[in-house]
Amino acid sequence: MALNTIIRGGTVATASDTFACDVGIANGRIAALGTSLGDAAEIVDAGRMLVLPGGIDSHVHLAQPSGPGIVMADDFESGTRAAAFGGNTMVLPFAMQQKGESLREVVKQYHALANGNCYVDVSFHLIIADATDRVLGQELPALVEDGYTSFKVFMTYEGMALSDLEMLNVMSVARETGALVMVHAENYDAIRFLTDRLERAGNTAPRFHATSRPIPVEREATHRAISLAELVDVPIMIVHVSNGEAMEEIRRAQQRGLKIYGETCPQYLVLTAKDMEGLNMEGAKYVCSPPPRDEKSQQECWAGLQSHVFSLFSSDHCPFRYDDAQGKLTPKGRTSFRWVPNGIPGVETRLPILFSEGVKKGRISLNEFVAFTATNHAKTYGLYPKKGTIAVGSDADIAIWDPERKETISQKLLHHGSDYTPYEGIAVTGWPVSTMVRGRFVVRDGKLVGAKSGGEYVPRAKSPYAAPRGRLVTEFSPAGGPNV
Ligand code: DUC
Ligand code: ZN
Ligand code: ZN
Repeated sequence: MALNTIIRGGTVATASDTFACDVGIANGRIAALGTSLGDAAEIVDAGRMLVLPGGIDSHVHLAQPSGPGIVMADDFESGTRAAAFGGNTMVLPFAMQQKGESLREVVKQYHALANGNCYVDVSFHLIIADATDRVLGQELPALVEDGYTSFKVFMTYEGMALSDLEMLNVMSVARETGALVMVHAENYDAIRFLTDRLERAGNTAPRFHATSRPIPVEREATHRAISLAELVDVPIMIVHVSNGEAMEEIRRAQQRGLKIYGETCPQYLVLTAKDMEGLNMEGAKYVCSPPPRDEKSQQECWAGLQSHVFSLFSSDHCPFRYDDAQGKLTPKGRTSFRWVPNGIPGVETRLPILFSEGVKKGRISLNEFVAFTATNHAKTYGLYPKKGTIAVGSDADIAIWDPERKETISQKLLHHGSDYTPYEGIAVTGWPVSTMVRGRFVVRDGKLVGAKSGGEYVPRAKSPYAAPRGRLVTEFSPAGGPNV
């Protein structure tokens, strides 16, 4: 077969192996792996470089409505551009339903925003905020069949939180349709209680965001979500886990044979609640939920990765500008942490942080790095083996890394729409220098060479990870399907 491109002389790493190998690419796919691949229209010299599957960031927020007067800092164009510079070839943002909205209409709106505006490939998760009979009975099953095979539910937030009954109903639909449920696990009433008390006592600075949602708030909700999932016999993914107590809930469930999966994020490895203590409103730069905790929690999250209790490492990129009345410095935010937009940017820094703090410091192997940042995302969300690995037949989604390059993370290096990075000043070793999506460079030697129409929307298969165990806690199958 005539090859379009050969990436020559690099060290290839997958989730299982590391080997010296050239990569031959034809028609956007990996066509050959070997050492004497002959000639091609283009030869890319990857000597002394790592050739890795492009990162898949399965948890990012782009162009999401974020409340009155607040504007998210990244649309699809800037968010996917930043993703490409950060060594990613695919992102999975959310199509977020708000109360009263048709899910199908919401999906159409997000497609209109994304269409022609993506530098890397994208696929949407759904967010279910209004679990009406119509949504559960008609829209959701049809959307799953159309390739929207995962949805997120919130256990907190005004207008978003689902009751336990609603969670059970959504989980039942997931079981019946073969979709995977992602859970934001924090106890809404506990947060409301603490927030009201804090405000009454005049404790309104950004740092009290962390006080308003301490670890038991997350641990309890994690435990409850797992119990509800067990009742319905449906696998779930607990997203953005911030500490060891919530992680232990997941570990215990896994040890009992339940299909409960966990995700953690850079903010829980390298930030702490102390970062929110900055003078004036500086602490708002770090406000996200769950909040970063302390050094002990950081170590526990590392342990969660090392023991594979967590299978995913995502950014939870949810960007706002800092010095902006439509961002972190919204006038209402000065009256209380309650109104500070919730989320931080991270799509461009996720991979260098894990590579440097994880691989370079000997906490995880290079192969685990690939698994946590690409392969497991593809497997979990119905994209494997098209995405997430370097194998003959897979899409040629590749990041070329200089494993020795030293950088200090700084806003001036980055390409996202935020005007700051919460990771400012972190020194890293290892940097993605080129990113290729389906055989075409998007970023080459640190320069943008791709087009904003280069990314495609990718419908997803049902995830094998979403298959129920077929073991029920009652003799009756509450979600339908096979009784055992
Ligand atoms: N949950 C997220 O997943 N992202 C940002 C804010 C939130 O609560
Ligand atoms: Zn969340
Ligand atoms: Zn998120």
